[in-house]
Amino acid sequence: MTSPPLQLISFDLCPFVQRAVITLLEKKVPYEVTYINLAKKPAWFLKISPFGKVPVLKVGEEVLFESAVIVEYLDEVYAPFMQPKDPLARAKQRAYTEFANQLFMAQYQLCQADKNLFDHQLESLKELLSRLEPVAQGPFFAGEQPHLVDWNFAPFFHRLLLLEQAGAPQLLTPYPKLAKWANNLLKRPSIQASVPEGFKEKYLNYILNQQGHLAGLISL
Ligand SMILES: N[C@@H](CCC(=O)N[C@@H](CS)C(=O)NCC(=O)O)C(=O)O
Repeated sequence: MTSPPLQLISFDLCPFVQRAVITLLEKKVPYEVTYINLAKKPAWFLKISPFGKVPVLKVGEEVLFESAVIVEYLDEVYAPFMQPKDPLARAKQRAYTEFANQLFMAQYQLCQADKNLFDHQLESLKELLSRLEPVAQGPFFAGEQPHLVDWNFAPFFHRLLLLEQAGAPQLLTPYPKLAKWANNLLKRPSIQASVPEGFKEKYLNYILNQQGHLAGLISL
């Protein structure tokens, strides 16, 4: 008997969902995706999502939430295993997944910031990047081969590169290892394919619609 396919509940611009998609694509695991409107969450979704957030992964009758947990589950169940064997190295990568969460938040806040808050948010993001540069080994987080933690950072770098190309401050310029890491990630077919068609325009239009200070710095 074949097991029912995995079902991913998604929102098209969500960086947390993108982590799960990258992991599924890298491992070539078939899955079904259901997009929901986060501004009008369906009742069935609110019933199964403990925080009312995406991603949610349905595994048969079970429901998993929290992107970092979902990608670890996928990594444990579907080959190849993408985490270091050494528990200390593995724990360090988990800790840096939490660091990536902070980057997502700082990037989100920069996109929302008005003129008064913009410089402060920009500094917060630069501070995080300056802490990450000495940690990244290059060409990926922990050397020659990507690990699961790379998929957890990829949505941040994906958005950062799109913003830089659209005219936003060039935040990666002082950080050569991060710049190389970001570009290496974006070269991967899985990462290119992990967002819906027209993602670049949708994402930039979303920023423009926020009408924050950043909207005045970028163009499509
Ligand atoms: N810690 C969660 C964060 C997920 C999250 O914030 N998802 C956003 C979309 S990108 C969401 O569903 N927001 C809906 C809400 O907060 O009401 C994870 O890693 O999965």
